[in-house]
Amino acid sequence: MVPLDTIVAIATPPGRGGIGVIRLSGAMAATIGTSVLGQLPLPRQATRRKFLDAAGDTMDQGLAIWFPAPHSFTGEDVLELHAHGGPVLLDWIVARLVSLGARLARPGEFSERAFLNEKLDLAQAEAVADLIDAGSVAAARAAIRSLAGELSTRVHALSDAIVDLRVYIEASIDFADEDIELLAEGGVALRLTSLIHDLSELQTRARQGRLLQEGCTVVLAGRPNAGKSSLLNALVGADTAIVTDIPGTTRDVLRERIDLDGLPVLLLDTAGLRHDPERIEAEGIKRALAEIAQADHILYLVDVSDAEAVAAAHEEAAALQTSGAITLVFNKADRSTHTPQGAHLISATSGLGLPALRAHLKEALGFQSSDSGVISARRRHLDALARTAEALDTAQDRLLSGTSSELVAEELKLAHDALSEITGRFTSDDLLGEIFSSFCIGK
Ligand SMILES: Nc1nc2c(ncn2[C@@H]2O[C@H](COP(=O)(O)OP(=O)(O)O)[C@@H](O)[C@H]2O)c(=O)[nH]1
Ligand SMILES: [Mg+2]
Repeated sequence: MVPLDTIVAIATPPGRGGIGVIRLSGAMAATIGTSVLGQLPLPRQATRRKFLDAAGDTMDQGLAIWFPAPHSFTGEDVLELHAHGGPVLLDWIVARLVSLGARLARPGEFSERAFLNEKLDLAQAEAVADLIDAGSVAAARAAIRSLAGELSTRVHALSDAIVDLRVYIEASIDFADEDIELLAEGGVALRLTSLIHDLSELQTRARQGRLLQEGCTVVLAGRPNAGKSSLLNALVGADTAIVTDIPGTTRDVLRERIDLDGLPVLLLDTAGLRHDPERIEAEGIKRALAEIAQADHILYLVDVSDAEAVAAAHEEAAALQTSGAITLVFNKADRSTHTPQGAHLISATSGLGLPALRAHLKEALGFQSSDSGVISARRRHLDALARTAEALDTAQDRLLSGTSSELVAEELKLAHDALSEITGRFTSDDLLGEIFSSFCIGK
């Protein structure tokens, strides 16, 4: 392999802090480190050192840790400098390392090298980024499981089983006459069924992981004064949105993050929907409709003490243009003795019915809060798992309809290729570039 440039980056976030960590990785790390430190520390031992400028004067003093290849995060020679966390100081030290031959790292470049040197597979590298971006403790737990290799191990196990089956079937192709018996003998149908079952279990866990990682968007919609802003405040647990009895108070879209038992939800409060708005309000309604169209779920609020609104509720909710699911919620229950059939009845101001509404929302979003081994996953992984499942299903159909073994084997190959994309065995350079460039600098 062509030796890569030696890269450097500040690994801690921008701004002032107690310490700031600078990471240097590549073939020149040893010579650069020797120039800055006078002498490299012993491998993997945090050692107090002066960081020296070109004239030999001290820029800072801190810890230096030397990780000779291949026992480092990237698999290359890595030097970590723990300096004081001032932006000017850190930039100064980085400039010194660059003057000695390093270049500034691109986002995700350390992880990319770890991947190229087989320190991590692609799913694990993504889990590092997902751990850093985790929006809840449950999401962090799921990411650390994937980082530890739980997703990869399962993907490998499935891959191996698919390959075994494919080899067996391909071998049987050479004995064309005995085709059918061989397939029956090897328990091919049974093995395929169990593969499909294991895959669907992995899909379920990965779907939960993606929900945790990416969260969901829930829009509060309804007529003016239905209590949307009050419900937002009740769910957030703070007076974020302005609540008044003047219809049309909320005009722009308000966004708040809430944690629904571990599921990160972005809650959107919108302008009330009505037919004869003034101009600013009309703009607000336009924005509301745009958010409704994209939401994962819509809570359509209705003032239950307003008989006319209750009568029109089902029709109004059904008319919304959205790909998300819609739940009708009747608010201001404290003001009415009338209970519409089968509806969610709440009072945003008294809190009545809110626990049930939260539970309903969680279920409707497909989230099971029991933390039973959820692993973090991305849309990319789910797509690959879905394509694998499709190919396995087709293989099963062909097997059952007695189609030739070649066609069954062909589908198994497709299934295997799709799975391999997850861990990065078959991944294009473009996709790799896209994945790593979304990471932070210094990771
Ligand atoms: N009695 C009662 N009043 C409520 C309830 N929820 C909201 N309101 C009142 O209804 C009015 C409109 O509420 P707001 O949240 O601004 O409605 P929005 O226009 O849909 O955002 C305010 O005066 C609120 O205090 C409720 O559950 N019970
Ligand atoms: Mg409002």
